[in-house]
Amino acid sequence: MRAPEVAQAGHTLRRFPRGLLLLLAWAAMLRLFDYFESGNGYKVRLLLHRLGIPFERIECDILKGETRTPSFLARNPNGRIPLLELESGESLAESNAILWYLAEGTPLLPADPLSRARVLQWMFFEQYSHEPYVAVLRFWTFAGRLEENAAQVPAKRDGGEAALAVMEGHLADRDWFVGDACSIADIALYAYTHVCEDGGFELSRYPAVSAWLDRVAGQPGHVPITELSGLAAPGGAAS
Ligand SMILES: N[C@@H](CCC(=O)N[C@@H](CS)C(=O)NCC(=O)O)C(=O)O
Repeated sequence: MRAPEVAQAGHTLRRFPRGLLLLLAWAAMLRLFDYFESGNGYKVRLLLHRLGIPFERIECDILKGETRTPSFLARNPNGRIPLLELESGESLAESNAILWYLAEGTPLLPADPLSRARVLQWMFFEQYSHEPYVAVLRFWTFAGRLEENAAQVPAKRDGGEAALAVMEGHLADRDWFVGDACSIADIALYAYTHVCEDGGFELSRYPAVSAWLDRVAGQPGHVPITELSGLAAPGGAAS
């Protein structure tokens, strides 16, 4: 905007009460339906912070069935967080679809078709070969459900070790999952890998994965999984 236009816009805005302007700003904000322990939710929180996008976070206690209420199911018939409510009021579910939507046009999602397909390759790997093992063992551990699922634990453990071994092999001679920069493939895989020891996995067995975790955590705007603030200041720092 040129200077006279800025002055004119400021003049027009001053005619509205501050409360109304704040209400309009709030209504246009992204809303993330989330659960504090969820790595799938953390992926989205982390990306929003890294991109410096403010959002409102709405906690849904999955242990109390809060994602299975009629009003939640109307937003996501699959009854799961994370769920992003867009400025338009439309809802978007599935953590990796949300990452893709938010990262479009940013350096975290490459532009060329093969690199984009490789980002998808690792995001599908995360959902099919990693999360169902690494995340589920962590969830059973913190929710006290290991005993009732004892028969499935060895297969979950084997699946998780296999996924970590694939990651270790891929990272043996490269810094990032795709190309030479951090992408949403790294963010998707970081979420549950960095807390895999909560589910009984040993990161010391995977030195290349451990070094990559440090690289991801060293990126500008990074926030830990315990950061629940939805208000990100430009540049990614939580405010
Ligand atoms: N594939 C989904 C998985 C989402 C998911 O499993 N969400 C869990 C928390 S991590 C949930 O909401 N569970 C509640 C329920 O199943 O009732 C994604 O990546 O978003």
